[in-house]
Amino acid sequence: VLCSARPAAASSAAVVEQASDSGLARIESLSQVSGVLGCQWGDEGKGKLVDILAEHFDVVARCQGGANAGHTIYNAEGKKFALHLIPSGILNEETTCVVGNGVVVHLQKMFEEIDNLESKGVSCKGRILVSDRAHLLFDFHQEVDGLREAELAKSFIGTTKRGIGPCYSSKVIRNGIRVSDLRHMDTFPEKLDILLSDAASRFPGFNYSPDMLREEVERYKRFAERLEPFIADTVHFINESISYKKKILVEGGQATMLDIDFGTYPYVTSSSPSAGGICTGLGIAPRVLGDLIGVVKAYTTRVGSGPFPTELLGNVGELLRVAGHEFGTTTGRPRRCGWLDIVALKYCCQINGFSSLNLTKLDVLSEFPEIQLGVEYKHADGTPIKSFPADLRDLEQSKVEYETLPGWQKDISSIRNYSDLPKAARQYVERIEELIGIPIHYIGVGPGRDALIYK
Ligand code: 2SA
Ligand code: GDP
Ligand code: MG
Repeated sequence: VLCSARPAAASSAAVVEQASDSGLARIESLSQVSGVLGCQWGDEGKGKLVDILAEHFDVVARCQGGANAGHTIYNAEGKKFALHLIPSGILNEETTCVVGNGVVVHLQKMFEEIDNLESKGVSCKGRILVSDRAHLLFDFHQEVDGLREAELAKSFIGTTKRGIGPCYSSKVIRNGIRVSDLRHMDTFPEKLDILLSDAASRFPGFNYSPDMLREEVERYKRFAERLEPFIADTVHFINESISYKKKILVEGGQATMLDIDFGTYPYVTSSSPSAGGICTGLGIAPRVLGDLIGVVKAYTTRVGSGPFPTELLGNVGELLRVAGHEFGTTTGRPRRCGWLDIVALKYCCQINGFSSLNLTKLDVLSEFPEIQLGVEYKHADGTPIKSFPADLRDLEQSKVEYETLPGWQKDISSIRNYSDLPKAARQYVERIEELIGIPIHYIGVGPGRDALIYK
């Protein structure tokens, strides 16, 4: 893969035809190592942008998270794909997809996803590399996820119950099992026994038996055989690819406001979906990181519990949910909806240092006569809050100040040139740029591959 020259990009992509020359030039000039990261609480539409950009990159890599992620993309014929563990570059057949060391991998789920892609005509053979350093996420991690949520009762996190927190816990407490361990089936049963016994001693609701261990070991022997051709030292692969001048695109899962360090802790996921997670989750040196594109929905959604300062609990929120089809890609849960939160977005941009933004789902706002932007948080006594609060009580007690902008009340989903957008839509885009200080280079006006305006 490394030494072969990359064939010319398929010229058939509708995307290329639709893109203005300057838009295309912009994509082609993206840095050798670039990234696409979520700016809010996830589901901004990262998958769609990665799918579009993949044609211009040799490698698309995931660096964190697991099958909690849900990226919905559409191919050139409009066929829908929901991806969880497999990077969204998979539809572009020249792209090698890497599941990096920072990802937690549920093998059954990954094989199901591969089978599903193959059944839809997407060839995965030889195109997916799974890091030998990635941690294995077992069914018991998922069970423990549910048990932990039940224990938390009313203060449950609202996880996807995909076992993400428990698997990263195993990793950090240092009794986790990695992909490379599948190559040592002599010691695998003992390692798994330690893990399962640990869970059984902590959770009385978890029924562990020697039979369970035996069955799981047999299952993983079969998985190990199937996984073998996918296993790679992806740290070496990516760094060699960089030295061979290949282009690498990193696909973030979840988003900065769900980051284990920077998000609304403890209502966060257990990985680092922000820029730092790229280095730790792939073994890439910070100095080779180039353009990072932040993906931001034109309004805000959140799935699961936790603070959401600009949330709309009434009719307007419901309108956004319906117009934006805001239901979880992984769990089908309805997403909470609200106006765009500039304070949270500024905080996110500070952490990630984005070179540009992709504003998505602008079309969803078309039916609103007025649109609001949350521009400042204030303490209960009216004094402004200077930065995004770490303390959830401060966040919950804060009051959001809004700016009201006119709506455009016109369908914009077939517009492809920025100058053709209604004036009010351009005003909205430009006000966000002004408040954030980062250019919006891409604007989503529909879920399809071609529904993108290059600004
Ligand atoms: P977890 O499962 O431990 O990572 O959950 C912790 C919090 O992180 C949130 N989270 C997400 N938020 C939005 N989208 C995600 N992916 C799916 C999607 C979600 C779905 O694309 O729609 O289908 O429900 C995702 N993954 C994790 C989660 O809601 C918790 O708040
Ligand atoms: P991700 O997790 O960030 O990749 O986002 P998801 O795929 O979970 O959720 C985004 C949803 O919005 C998907 O159903 C996309 O098909 C859809 N989508 C993406 N961009 C746009 C857009 O610009 N307009 C509309 N209407 N839908 C979009
Ligand atoms: Mg998603």
